[in-house]
Amino acid sequence: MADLEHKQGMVYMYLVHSYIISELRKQMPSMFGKDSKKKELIKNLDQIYNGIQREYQISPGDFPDINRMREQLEHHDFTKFHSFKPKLVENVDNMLANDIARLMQMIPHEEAEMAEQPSVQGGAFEAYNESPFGIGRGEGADAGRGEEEWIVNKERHDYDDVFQRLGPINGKITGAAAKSEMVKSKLPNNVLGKIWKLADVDKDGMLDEDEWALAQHLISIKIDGHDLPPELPYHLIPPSKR
Ligand SMILES: [Ca+2]
Repeated sequence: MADLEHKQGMVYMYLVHSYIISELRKQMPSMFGKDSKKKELIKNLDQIYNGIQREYQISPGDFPDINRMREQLEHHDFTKFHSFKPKLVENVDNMLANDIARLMQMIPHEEAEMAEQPSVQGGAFEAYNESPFGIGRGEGADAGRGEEEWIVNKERHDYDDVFQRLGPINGKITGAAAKSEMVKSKLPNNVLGKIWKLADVDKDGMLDEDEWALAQHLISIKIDGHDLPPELPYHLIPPSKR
């Protein structure tokens, strides 16, 4: 359910952003005085927030941080913003209110994509896979299943050194710090994105030492030519988080 709430939150955030962006676009002159108008709009962003709050009855807490928004807006050409698509927003409103199932489909859903991967089930294959010699047994993400020791611990000495080098604060490194190191694997971004999602077990947007070691373990699984698991299997979850 937390996952669903997260998705709802994202759609809602998108909606609020759309209101703001389209209001800024609406107020831009088509020809002259664009720069000064942009400055004025950024300065008066609080009034624009207020107007949208009133018009769409959105609570102030649902708006993006105003100072951050101002900083970000500096870098944009408001005349290039897309104008409002009322129909889309109406749909989103309806979905927020009524149709949770459709809402789930609105945001690209990695888990669903991975679930669609073909798998062989039933009959002889099932029995075969249940034996310790089945296809893929003990390899890749499956390595370490059923073992007492967390498999990641076996190779983590180097990982810990790198972790310290990345400058952890309160025992955690930021996404940016992790990324700077993870890209050295030369794995494509979407793969590293999946690894990040799997490794940030507690979903706090940071990696602690165990999560970092896990990320490195997953990278080595992928580099060795094995598939990443759609979800982290129990034996790969850091013992401290089981
Ligand atoms: Ca984390």
